[in-house]
Amino acid sequence: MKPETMRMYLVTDSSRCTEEDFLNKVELALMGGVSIVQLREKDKTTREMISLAEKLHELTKRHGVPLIIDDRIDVAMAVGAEGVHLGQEDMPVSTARRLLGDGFIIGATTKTVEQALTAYNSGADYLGVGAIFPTTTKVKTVLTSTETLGNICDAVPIPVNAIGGLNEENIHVLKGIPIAGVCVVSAIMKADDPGKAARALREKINTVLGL
Ligand code: TZP
Ligand code: MG
Repeated sequence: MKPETMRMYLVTDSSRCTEEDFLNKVELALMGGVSIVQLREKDKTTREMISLAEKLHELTKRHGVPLIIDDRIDVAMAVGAEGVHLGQEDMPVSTARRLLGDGFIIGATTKTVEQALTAYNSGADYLGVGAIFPTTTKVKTVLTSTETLGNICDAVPIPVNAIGGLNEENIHVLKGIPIAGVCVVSAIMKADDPGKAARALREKINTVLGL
């Protein structure tokens, strides 16, 4: 995976909108420069999730960006997504790697250097680290300091992204930390104009990364 792929990572939230609105929002975000998309659904049945993932995959393929499925390697396999994202309570990365082979992207959430090294040694392709700021997105998480984020970046040779409460106004705190990019939900999914929000965020990310 090219490091640029991680630059602006959209994690989706389809709650509070129709499927049509949801797909529309993601398409606008893709046009605004989103470089990778994760389907994150906590309240859908397996069948609903597969159906939505198939539609989302059509979109991401058209824009040439990878689709990652949160938690569910069965759904990722079913729809031929490009990868999965696994938290500390999900299937271990080593097990997922054994089941999926080398052709799939596997991402892992890590909050300590030890977890990061374990995920990397188990075959993770990238890491998500956070929450950097408190988040209003439905998630069970604790805060991770920017110091820990930097230590994780230094500890592993794979791309590391920051996540949690990040937006155009506050990502300046990440300046100088060798992250590959930023993951957001609300900054794009809750924006009135997801395309405009994505474009503005992408510019700010480039500035913060010194690009
Ligand atoms: N993992 C840590 S924070 C988070 C996840 C999935 C949610 C981030 O959402 P937002 O809206 O960008 O704060
Ligand atoms: Mg998970």
